[in-house]
Amino acid sequence: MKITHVTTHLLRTPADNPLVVGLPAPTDTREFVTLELGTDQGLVGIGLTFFGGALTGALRAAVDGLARLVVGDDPTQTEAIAAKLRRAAGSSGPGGIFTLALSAIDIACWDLKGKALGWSVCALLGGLRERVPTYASGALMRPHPIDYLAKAGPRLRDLGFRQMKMQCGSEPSIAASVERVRVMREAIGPDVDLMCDINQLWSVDHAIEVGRRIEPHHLFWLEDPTAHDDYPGLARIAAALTTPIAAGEYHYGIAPFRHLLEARAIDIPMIDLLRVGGITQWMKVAGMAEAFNLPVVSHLVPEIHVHLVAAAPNGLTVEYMPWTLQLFEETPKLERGQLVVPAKPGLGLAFDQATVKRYQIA
Ligand code: SMN
Ligand code: MG
Repeated sequence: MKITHVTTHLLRTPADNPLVVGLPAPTDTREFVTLELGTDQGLVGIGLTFFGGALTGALRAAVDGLARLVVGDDPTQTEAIAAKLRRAAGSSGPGGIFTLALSAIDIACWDLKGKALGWSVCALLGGLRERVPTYASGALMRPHPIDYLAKAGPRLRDLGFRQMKMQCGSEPSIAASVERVRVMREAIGPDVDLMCDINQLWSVDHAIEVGRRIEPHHLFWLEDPTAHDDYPGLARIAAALTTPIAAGEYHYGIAPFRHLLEARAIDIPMIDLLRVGGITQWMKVAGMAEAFNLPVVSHLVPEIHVHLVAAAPNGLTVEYMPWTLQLFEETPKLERGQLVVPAKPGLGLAFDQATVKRYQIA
């Protein structure tokens, strides 16, 4: 099989969030770069990437430019393709736009591998599970006041979620942070797993101080309590608290995970498919974590991550962040708090052409 053509689109969609109800719709937008790799067998593999912000046009150009370099190559050769693209990109990697672009190409190649063989990506990666735990994300965000959280949490539970994530970090005092978590826990009861994301907003000492006071409310994990690259700082927090510390979404490539793991800086590596370099690199980090006796969790894009978390023996749960749902014709089913792994060949996904047409930017 050979790659014969490349199609990319830059989409600007409304920043909808189907899990948030009863609040005014946001007026901002989100941008995505989609990739389709056509082959001489008539198969089309799909990939996507984002995080470009104001540089999303440059990100699209990077995806286009790199993907054109693999026209004529066999898409099943994912390591060869990664090596070739790294060489071709000179020293513009290993992080940033280069890796975000590489991820889209790697994802599309895995989709093609699965489609060519008639296997799902999960099956290609070793199979293991047909469904995986998932948690509601994006619904209990930092700007939402406590009384909204107290109503929204039970609503998510009624939708079937057994796990959900809230955000903290912008409260004016330690007491206010503790109160936010207490109210949330009380609203959802003791049997729902509750995660809390700080998105690097706290200092190490502040994280330890608040972290100790919220331990009675039993968080499933505390996420990115401080700067993502403060390895000794994270290790100090992880050692001081019983609550597991999750981090990793901000890191590019696989090597930073070695540093996080060696420093015993985190309890739950969170791997972002787009920043790590795609499916090939995601699974390497999962294996590294397994050797350190740690679980792994995903970041965004649940439609693709469901395959990876299901296939990793230490895959713990998939973040159900619904931002990308509108891009696809059909997305993995949610059943009793679990995501069902699509059994179709490849990723089991197709871009919704009406969405692409409606939101593409020339
Ligand atoms: C997050 C990161 C980036 C975009 C949206 C949300 C957040 C998460 O850190 O973990 O979901
Ligand atoms: Mg996060």
